[in-house]
Amino acid sequence: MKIGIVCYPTFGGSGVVATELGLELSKRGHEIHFITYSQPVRLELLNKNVHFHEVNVPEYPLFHYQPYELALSSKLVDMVKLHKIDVLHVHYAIPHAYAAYMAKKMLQEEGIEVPIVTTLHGTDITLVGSHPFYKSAVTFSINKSDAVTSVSQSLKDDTLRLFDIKNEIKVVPNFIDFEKYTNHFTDCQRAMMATEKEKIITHISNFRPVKRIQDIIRVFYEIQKEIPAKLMMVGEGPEKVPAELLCKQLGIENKVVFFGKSHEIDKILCFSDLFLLPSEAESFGLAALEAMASGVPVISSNAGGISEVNKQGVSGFLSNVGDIDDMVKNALFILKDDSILAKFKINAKKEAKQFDIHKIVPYYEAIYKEAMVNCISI
Ligand code: GMT
Repeated sequence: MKIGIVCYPTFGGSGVVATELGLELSKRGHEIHFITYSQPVRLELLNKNVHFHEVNVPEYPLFHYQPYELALSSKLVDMVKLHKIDVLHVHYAIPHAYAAYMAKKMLQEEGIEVPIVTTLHGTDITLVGSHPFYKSAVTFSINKSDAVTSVSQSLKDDTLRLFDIKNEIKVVPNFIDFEKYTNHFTDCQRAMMATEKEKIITHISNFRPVKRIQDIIRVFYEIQKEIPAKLMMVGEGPEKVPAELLCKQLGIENKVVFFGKSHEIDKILCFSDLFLLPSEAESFGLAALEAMASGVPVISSNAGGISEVNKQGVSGFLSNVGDIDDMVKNALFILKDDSILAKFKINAKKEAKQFDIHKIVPYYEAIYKEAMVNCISI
């Protein structure tokens, strides 16, 4: 198949999932066309099966807001025609599903039918999409998609609760490419980060308020009082500076490393002992799955779909949002005893195997085929 993939090209989970999906589909012989405003961060190699088409939005001083949806829908029309794309898969409803619908309508005028598959990722529904200013357009574009998927049952439930949805929503969980998380590093470069006695605790995100970054610092503060430990904070976002300030106030700045954005997530996870994800909302928690795939147990909140990934008492523990004491207690239970830590590490990897990319991607292929058949027969 020739598949057009629309996504945000940044470090966010939805862009990562879209990119990894495209790469795997290309290995399975499909021709993939990424259509977005810059080359996705995890898309390193372009080849005969992987193409990138940049959406340009010319700056015009008259416009207070530059019309990205307009540029995207025009680009989609041009790319579908030029490359004979069979199906468009849009990740994140806003504004991608809306722009794709417009493209589909324009193409119909020329007798070309292209089905739209929309994948809901989380904030497009729970935070942004349900805002009254966007809700009508988001509801419309979900209902007009030829197929709709959500990355967890929890997100599907939220979508049905928040919007008037007439379309079926299929749950297709996020996935992991184990080849990337198989340890290729001999010593995991652990010695550069911590002494042998210190446990390494890691958090990776875009440091938005929803990630509750201050909870991470406070949990770590309590942990390091009990056992020697270091905290690795990976990513950039608005909560980073307040977090650095809090570390200073608590006098733990020499035990916390702020990496900024990193292309070496696999290396950092490889030397980590524990992953913290205390989010306020999380439709899935791809970062937790990436940690588990590297054999890192997870201490998380029980928000949204995290419980579909992190299994209580098996791959880690889940607490109510903001329950720092419980998170500290659970973290120390895992970290204080090396034999318990070793067991949780093995379990984390085992649980992550359910989300192996090779098991999940065929679901998307089946959804594309069905959408193409239905689209032609309408
Ligand atoms: O929250 C983020 O880190 C970014 C956000 C995004 O839209 O890229 O992530 C959402 O999609 C990810 C991939 O499906 C999920 O793993 C995240 O849980 C989800 N974030 C939220 O629901 C807050």
